[in-house]
Amino acid sequence: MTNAEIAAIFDEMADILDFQGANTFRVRAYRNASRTVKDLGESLAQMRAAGGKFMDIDGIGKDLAEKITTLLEAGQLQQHQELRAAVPAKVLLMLRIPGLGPRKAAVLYKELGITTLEMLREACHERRVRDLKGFGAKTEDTILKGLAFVETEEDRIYWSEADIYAQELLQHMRGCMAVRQVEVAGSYRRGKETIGDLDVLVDGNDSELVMDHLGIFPGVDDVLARGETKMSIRLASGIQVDLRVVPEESFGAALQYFTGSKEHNVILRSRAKARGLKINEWGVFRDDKYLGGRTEEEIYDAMNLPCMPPELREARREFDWADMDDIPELIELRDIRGDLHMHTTETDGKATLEEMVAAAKEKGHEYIAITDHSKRVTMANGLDGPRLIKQWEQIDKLNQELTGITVLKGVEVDILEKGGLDLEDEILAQADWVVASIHFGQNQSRAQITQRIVDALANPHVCAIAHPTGRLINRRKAYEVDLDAVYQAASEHGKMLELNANPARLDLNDVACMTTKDHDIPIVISTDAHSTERLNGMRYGVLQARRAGLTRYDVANTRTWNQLQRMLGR
Ligand code: DGT
Ligand code: CA
Ligand code: CA
Ligand code: ZN
Repeated sequence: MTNAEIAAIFDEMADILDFQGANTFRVRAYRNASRTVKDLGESLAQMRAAGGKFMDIDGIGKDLAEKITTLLEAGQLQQHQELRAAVPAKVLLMLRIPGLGPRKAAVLYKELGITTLEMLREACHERRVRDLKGFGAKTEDTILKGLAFVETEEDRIYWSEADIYAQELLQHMRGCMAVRQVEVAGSYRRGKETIGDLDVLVDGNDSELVMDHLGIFPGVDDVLARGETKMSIRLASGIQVDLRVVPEESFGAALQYFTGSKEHNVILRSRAKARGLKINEWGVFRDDKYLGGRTEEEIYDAMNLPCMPPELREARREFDWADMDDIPELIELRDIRGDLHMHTTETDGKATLEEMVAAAKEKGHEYIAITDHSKRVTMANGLDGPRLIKQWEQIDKLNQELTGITVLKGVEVDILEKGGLDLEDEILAQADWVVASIHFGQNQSRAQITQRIVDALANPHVCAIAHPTGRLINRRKAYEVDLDAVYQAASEHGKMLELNANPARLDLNDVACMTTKDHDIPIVISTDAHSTERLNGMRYGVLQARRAGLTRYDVANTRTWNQLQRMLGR
């Protein structure tokens, strides 16, 4: 059983318990368990095989450790089976309807026997829902709209896409007289790789004016709900936007609260309680006396904590770091000096060598590596030895004319299905920079794929592994790979691992990057640009690196090319 499978089981248990109206502590325990497992850098199955003790892991107690052991041994958990047997699976889909919590969903199930979304829609149309206790005509309407949303719901959108809407919304809202401050909070502000919805927060004194203004945002498709200070809309693109209008003295508190994550806030609130304080979206209070909340700093200050960067607020290590007064100084885009993975028209890129170089220079890069595909990638017209040498001669020539930027002779060499690299060592030896990657044989066994990567890392000419897990967010799962073995090989051979900045890849992800840092393995953030435009994608990689707590010292391409070569032992 993989970590993801175990996490999914805990999540489902939380859902069912919530639906059954169980004690919130029990529900939360399973939610936390799921998250702990999901965010773990290492495979539980392997830890167990290696004789590791789960209770040594942060956030895993005796009870949870036992459950994980049972799942690994038996492939199932009795409590899970029992919960499942108690509730039809399709009923749980109701929990995904916005505005319909688990308690209301449970009433619909018990009172009207509703077990599917279709039955729910029918019941609403037949006006049978409004007569239930705690429901009304308005709830029926909300459910119908929510149903449309759930049924057309696509995957969570990429941060890069959410960013476009967030910027448009910010600009639009700033055009409203009644808006003093506006921010987009939630997972967007935390820089999460995918975004469920956008949470817009406004400091304003006339909430009606502010809500009216959101209503005339050009992208609005439908108003899902509107209250006195809250409003939810759906954009034509399907994205939901939640707006909240708060008074000035609560803006920081609300920004803190709605930035989340929920798990981070749970810890913060329990710490507040321990100090005899109360924190909510209105401010920080002692015995109902307002102590602050104008800014986020006032909230964290009251707790004697530094104002943590939003990217770190995932209840991972940020509180430990804060307690040790050791919050990392997160890497910034301006720290980046070069880009070490990109393609040209020689393979599947859209811009020529000269165009890529000119665009990179324009961006202020000190160096770039041209890393076109090798011959195995036939559909990209991958390069064989002679064509590659010819490209490198062109690069040599180009470098003689260029000032202010160095173009490195690189290649993205394929790791073959049968193992080994797609180009001979004599060729690779002439390169300045070699990234190796897997494009084929992604369905092989874990052992096989891991061996291919570990062997590639052992090749003296390989500098880094590109997109080490092969995942495509929302589209393709990572191939089976034992990252621990990869880290070990990278450490042993003094190699680097890539954080591919493509918003659909972001590979390695934040959690894995955090683990590479534990292993002192340098990360290279690269755009893998296939056009000049995509050279701008570096910021998505930097954002993910920040979520991993990386500083500029953890990222190799914040160094000069000379320094970077020394890091590779050259
Ligand atoms: P998303 O939209 O799924 O990508 O993720 P978030 O984190 O933006 O979540 P969302 O939109 O449901 O809520 C925004 C933030 O508001 C969330 O990160 C923390 C806060 N929040 C919302 N509901 C609750 C809650 O029930 N309890 C606590 N403690 N915080 C909440
Ligand atoms: Ca959100
Ligand atoms: Ca939201
Ligand atoms: Zn590439």
